[in-house]
Amino acid sequence: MLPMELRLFPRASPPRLPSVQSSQSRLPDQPVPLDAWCWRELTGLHISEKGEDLTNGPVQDYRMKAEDAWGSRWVNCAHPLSHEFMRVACEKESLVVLAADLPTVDGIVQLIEDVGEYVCALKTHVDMVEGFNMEDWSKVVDTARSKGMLLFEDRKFADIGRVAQTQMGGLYDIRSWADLVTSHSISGPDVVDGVAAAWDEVERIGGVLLLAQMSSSGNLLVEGYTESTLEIGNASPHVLGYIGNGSSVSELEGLRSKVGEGRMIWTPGVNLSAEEGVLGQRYGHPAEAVLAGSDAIIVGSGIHRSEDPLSSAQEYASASWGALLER
Ligand code: 6AU
Repeated sequence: MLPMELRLFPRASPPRLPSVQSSQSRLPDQPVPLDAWCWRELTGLHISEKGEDLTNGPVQDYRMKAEDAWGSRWVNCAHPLSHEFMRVACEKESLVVLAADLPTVDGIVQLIEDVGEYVCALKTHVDMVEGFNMEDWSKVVDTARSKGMLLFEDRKFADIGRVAQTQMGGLYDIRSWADLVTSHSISGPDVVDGVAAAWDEVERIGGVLLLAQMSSSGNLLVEGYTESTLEIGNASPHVLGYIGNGSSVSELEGLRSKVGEGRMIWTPGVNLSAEEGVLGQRYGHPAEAVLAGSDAIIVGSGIHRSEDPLSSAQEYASASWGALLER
């Protein structure tokens, strides 16, 4: 247990009574000084699978490397899982988040085995998996963990807070295994509190990525909507960052200038060889997205549809890592 004065970042807010202060009237959270974060302790990630305490071991080395590679993003992001992502990125020299859009557990497990060494986080659509059951799903979770990946469920919550809280449980029990989830902001700020309350129920830390932009053509996330989304995100300690449109350098640069340094931007809509995907998906170059301010590239078909997923993953890793060091 950490001393009280070091526990500056709350694990997750307790479920609120309906009458308590709304998220809308909360003050924006301030960046927390790095030395006070104890980010690994907060996530429980300072203890290795063998029970060793890693606080003063390899973590310190990564920390130096991470500060060099990530610069002010490392110093200013307040969510502990953003540091865990940045640390893994340094370890793997990759900013790749794998969108494992496959319909079977075996297919996803095989893909993780094949490309895991170049991937920092596994993004899933758990409701895509045929014949889902938790026992099989634990194979995905265990394989991803064994490869040092964060687990990210792209659930795109969009309901009232109470319903989002319930949806984090249920058949898929997302709250018990996902470190990160996506949420729309269309229903207002309470959806984030609902998601956070669900992690709180199972005593886990999690982070929310709000959709500030989308990569699909004709989407309705216009500039005013993006700005309102940032207001919601900046007022919540549970929001680790935003989804930005990786297919447009100008949209991304605009988003980064509004977001500042204190939150991450993760970008789908990137591909090394295609400009367009199926059914309205648009693509940009992953290195350009990173240079424009993206901190993680979300890659699906560029890897899982490739004839050689391992070398593709390696290419996305090196394009994104090279761009991070350049920027
Ligand atoms: O690389 P692709 O086009 O095969 O896959 C892109 C992945 C998919 C989408 O669900 C997701 O990225 N995505 C997202 C999110 C939140 O990740 C947002 C968005 O605007 N566009 C998009 O494609 O798994």
